Amino acid sequence: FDTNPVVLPQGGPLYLQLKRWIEDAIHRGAIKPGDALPSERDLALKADVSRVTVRKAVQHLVQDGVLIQRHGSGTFVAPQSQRVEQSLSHLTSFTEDMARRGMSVRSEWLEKGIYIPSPEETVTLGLSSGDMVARLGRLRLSNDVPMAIERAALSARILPDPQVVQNSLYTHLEKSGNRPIRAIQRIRAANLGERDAKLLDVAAGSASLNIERISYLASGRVIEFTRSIYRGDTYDFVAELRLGE
Ligand code: 16G
Repeated sequence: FDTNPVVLPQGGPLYLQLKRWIEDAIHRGAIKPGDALPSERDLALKADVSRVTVRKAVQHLVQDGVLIQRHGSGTFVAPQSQRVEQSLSHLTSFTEDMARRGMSVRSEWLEKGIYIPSPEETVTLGLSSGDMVARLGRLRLSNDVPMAIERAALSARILPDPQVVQNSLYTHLEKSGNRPIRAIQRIRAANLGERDAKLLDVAAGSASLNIERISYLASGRVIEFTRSIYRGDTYDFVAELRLGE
């Protein structure tokens, strides 16, 4: 980090001048992704502004996702976000999508077991009375960056022992002859609550894309009902559109 005094770019309110200066310092590489920001007191002294001004500039940069605040340990430059372009026209799995890009895949399990289905699961999965549901909840990471929280529900008749799924759900379904061949996907914008934001390592209130996927077997039967919360700063969903179709 520069030891020189901070020379603020002129114009506009002081906190915006300081905000711009911090952004420039990041672009110049003077402060790198993952680096700690100097303390509020040090910045105020160097830039010759009040601590209130520093706090305001930092708050805005946290809201923009440029800085991250960790309770007790300070303020850091956000790790460079890896944006992923995801086609909306192919029925692929997270594991396949990441492997194709040469990125590593890892999951942290949040939930894995057999449960009494919710009314929504019963209807969506077409369960009969007495049927149970297998739930797989995972935090999905690629290159060790948390990308999405995924909660899948399948009939326990299809997946009686969810413990057998270690890595890819679709690979497991493929092996048992239950790979979906079609899906309906609904994408909705949302803001992350505190718990999900923590899992995804972003500030509470950050943007997310909430995706619901209902997948079908060739027979027309629903096989999977999955709700996913994708980080808004890591995904571009891309679809090809054709005239008149
Ligand atoms: C994708 C699917 C999800 C599916 C998962 C299987 C979206 C929005 N969701 O993440 O529905 O369960 O892939 O991945 O694309 P896996 O085979 O790696 O477990």
